Amino acid sequence: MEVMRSWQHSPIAGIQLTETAAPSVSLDDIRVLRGHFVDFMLDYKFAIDEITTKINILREDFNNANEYNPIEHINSRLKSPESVLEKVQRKNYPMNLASIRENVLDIAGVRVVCSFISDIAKIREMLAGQEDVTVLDERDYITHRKPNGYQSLHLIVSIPVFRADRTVRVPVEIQIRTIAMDFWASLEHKIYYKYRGEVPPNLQSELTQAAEAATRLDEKMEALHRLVDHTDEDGPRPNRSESLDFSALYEKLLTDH
Ligand code: 0O2
Repeated sequence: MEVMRSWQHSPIAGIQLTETAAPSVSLDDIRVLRGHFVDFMLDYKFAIDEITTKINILREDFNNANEYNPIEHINSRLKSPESVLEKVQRKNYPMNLASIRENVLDIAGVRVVCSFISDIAKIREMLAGQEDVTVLDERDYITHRKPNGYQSLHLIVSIPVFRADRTVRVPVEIQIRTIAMDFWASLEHKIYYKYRGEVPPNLQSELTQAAEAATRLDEKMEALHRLVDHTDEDGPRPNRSESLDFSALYEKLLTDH
């Protein structure tokens, strides 16, 4: 009954739930309730699809224009209903769909992992600059690293999702970080869950040191990357120019014709 009580302020007509008396909910009511929740969650699933498509387009386009791919990989996750309800309770938000829509902004989550620190700003600009993307909130845990060592750029954006009968603006949390930051975060996440949030101080201190090592690695890789980029600017790469000189081929074609 816990879940049903949670929905006592449900906007769905005809359902009256009380804290004390046994709720007068029929099986049909539950089916309707479930249907509304599934439909609500679909908005977020589609929003993930939209953002993932946008990022894949950026990846291919950027790769084509710059012969370089700033995105290593993309993950996404839809928060589970249990986790959504847990957050609503923990944060004391009103328990109805409108309140969840307004307050729980990380139901749809997309993580973009890139090679270099400088890629993070590039990806942020390319995404945030799109006409239909609105940045609602931004947390820069790279400039302001969390005390435990966590680093990532978090954007909460809203995007339109075009459903069969309506258009809804849906929030999506986008986390952008480097491979090293991601490696650290996934291990820390595992450790955090293993110790149920009570990470022993010595392990916490090791993790903080590992975060510093990850930062140094990122800085070193960034410096190497810039060095290679600079070397490229000094002259063409022989193999590429030999095999892909389309303008010369085109000129030859015109002349031969
Ligand atoms: P999951 O499994 O990724 O969904 P809140 O959501 O209220 O707890 P807040 O302040 O709204 O937190 O958001 P915050 O701290 O900006 O970012 C929340 C998400 O960022 C987390 O989601 C994690 O994915 C990630 N994150 C934040 N801090 C840490 C950290 O110290 N270590 C790791 N590994 N990840 C972190 P969830 O919902 O907690 O988890």
